[in-house]
Amino acid sequence: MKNLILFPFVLSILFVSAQKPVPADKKATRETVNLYRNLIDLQKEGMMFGHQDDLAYGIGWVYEEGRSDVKDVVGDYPAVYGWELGHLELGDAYSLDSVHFNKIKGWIKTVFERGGVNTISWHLRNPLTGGSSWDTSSKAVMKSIIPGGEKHEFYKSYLDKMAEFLLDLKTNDGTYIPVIFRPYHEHTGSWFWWGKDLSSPEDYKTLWRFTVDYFQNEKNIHHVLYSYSTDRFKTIGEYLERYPGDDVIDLVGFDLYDRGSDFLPTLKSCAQMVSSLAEEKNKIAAVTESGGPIDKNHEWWTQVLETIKPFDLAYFLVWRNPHKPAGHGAFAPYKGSPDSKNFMQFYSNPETLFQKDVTRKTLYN
Ligand code: BMA
Repeated sequence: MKNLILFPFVLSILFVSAQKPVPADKKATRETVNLYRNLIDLQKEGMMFGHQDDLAYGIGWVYEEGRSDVKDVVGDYPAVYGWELGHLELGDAYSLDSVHFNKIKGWIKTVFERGGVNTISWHLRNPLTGGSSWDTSSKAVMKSIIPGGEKHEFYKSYLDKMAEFLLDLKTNDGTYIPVIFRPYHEHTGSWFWWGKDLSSPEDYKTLWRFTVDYFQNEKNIHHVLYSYSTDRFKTIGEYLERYPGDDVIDLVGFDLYDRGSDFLPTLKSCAQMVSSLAEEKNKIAAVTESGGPIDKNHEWWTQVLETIKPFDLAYFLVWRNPHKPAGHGAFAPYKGSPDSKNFMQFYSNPETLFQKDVTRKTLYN
């Protein structure tokens, strides 16, 4: 009798736990599983703000302990922190953006300890030509690095360096720090050697699947969520053309910079498509890279927020504030920047989440 009474209760527990989303990696660590689930829940409530290299440098400063351009403006850190590991594959001490890898490791730990989210991009060198990520001179590169290719072993040496870095992301008690890894991004464009016109969809997928398999099964890395991140796209068919598979990918995102009047409508339609795809697949959705002419358009932040507010996105990350004024300018506000007032409005909106908000949410528990 007692068992009969308990039966529906046990069944409902089984049902609820079966419903809980799990990362693509079936061996993901507890903290990684928690981060995944919490981000899926969180994206229904609000959107985290992210900034590339936030703790490393900003406008007019480099390596100042505790400093952040975002914090200088709103008194709070971003909730998501992007880190770039290009040139790690060469065995260099610092990245193509001149940031020391040891420093990055330290910041990743700091961010984890205060309950923020770390994401890694990788503008790795062209393994066939030795040129940069932007070296699109040869269409043979993709075939050369996937299994069977002449540069496959050499490509594995790049992965070994990345694996070593990832396996070093540990707290003092040995807990691995989960990170969102976002390689081979913007592949719907053709400005990187892994871009659309330089490889077939099949080879691109093979590269992804090989890479993830190598990390998980050869290197025993299980504290990584994998982000698939295109550039602008018009249809879901185009978005998914090179999608490596639900068993590999945890986050569906896209990169989109404001380069003119079609920005907001494009942002809206891409956000709509990835958020509904994420809902359908039980995955995380995000705008993985963005940036606009905030030196000229001082309403940019609230325009972006109004556009994407209706959609469930876990985060919106803007690119770096280069410490040298040469080249392109800042993508986040900084002390005294003309968009600061508008960014303050963006910050104060209950929809946006910064460090203090996510610290309270204990994303890893
Ligand atoms: C690009 C630019 C480059 C940088 C690269 C990798 O968008 O910001 O200056 O080297 O990203 O971070």
